[in-house]
Amino acid sequence: MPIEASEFIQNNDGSVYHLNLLPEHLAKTVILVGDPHRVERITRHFDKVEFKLKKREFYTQTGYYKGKRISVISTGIGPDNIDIVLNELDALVNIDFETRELKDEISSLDIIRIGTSGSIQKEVPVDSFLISERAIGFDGLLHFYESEHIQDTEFAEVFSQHLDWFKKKAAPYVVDGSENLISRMESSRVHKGVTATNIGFYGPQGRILRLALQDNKLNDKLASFSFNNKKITNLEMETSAIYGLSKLLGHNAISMNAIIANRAAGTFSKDPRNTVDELIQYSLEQLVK
Ligand code: R1P
Repeated sequence: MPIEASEFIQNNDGSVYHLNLLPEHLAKTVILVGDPHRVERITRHFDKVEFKLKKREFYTQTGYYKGKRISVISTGIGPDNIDIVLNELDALVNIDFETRELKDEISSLDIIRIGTSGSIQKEVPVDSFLISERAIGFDGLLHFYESEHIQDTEFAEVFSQHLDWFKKKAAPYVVDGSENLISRMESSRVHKGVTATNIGFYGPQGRILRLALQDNKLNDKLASFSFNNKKITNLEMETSAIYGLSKLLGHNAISMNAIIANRAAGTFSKDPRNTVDELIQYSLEQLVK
């Protein structure tokens, strides 16, 4: 049965609604970045770029790095955009764009987030790299999908008790990254940790400019929490949604974080651009090694 026009939306040229891409535009390895300007900072290392397209905050370039075909796509900020990007990426490989039916055989993508992040542990310093082994999401996105089977509900439960989690906030959920991709991308140069994904940048990450917070001790409690010897290491705004939807849809995902702030020490990188560039080069090399 074809999927209804209101559910799987194609533009007049047949491309998928927000990303504006056709299946042939997408490589099986996809790098996601928040900032549209970061796309070119990645593809300038490519041997060749064969395709470029921009719609809203979603800027795609597909090309080759040392012979490997890779698409780089900006998502903008936040888990709401990740819902759009992950569902449309999956549609590009797993829905037939002519018949609008699900394909018989499901294909998997390798999805690599290269993003910036703030550490909440002193031992994860500014300008270091961190791989998210798992993510804890405060964004609530995954609860809209049938997803308990891929969540570590025990971790989330113990966490909620430790923090005395305010019930009006979305319930935290915990999901792992892809073991295969983690072992491909790790090295002694990179920290590994548990990444907390927040629904905002200020209040949800404990920043006070003018507004009082529901819980002033949020970041301290996050930093002191541990479960099975795993500590929460860093904060950002996309990883839990990428991990959750990738796992549900059968894709492999990893989040590579350039640590540009250390909230515990109150420090910020003197050259965040350089740290991101180094993480880009490191990640590209690990992908082709
Ligand atoms: C906030 O400044 C943004 O930076 C981080 C957060 O996850 C959020 O998207 O990632 P990016 O640098 O990839 O955008």
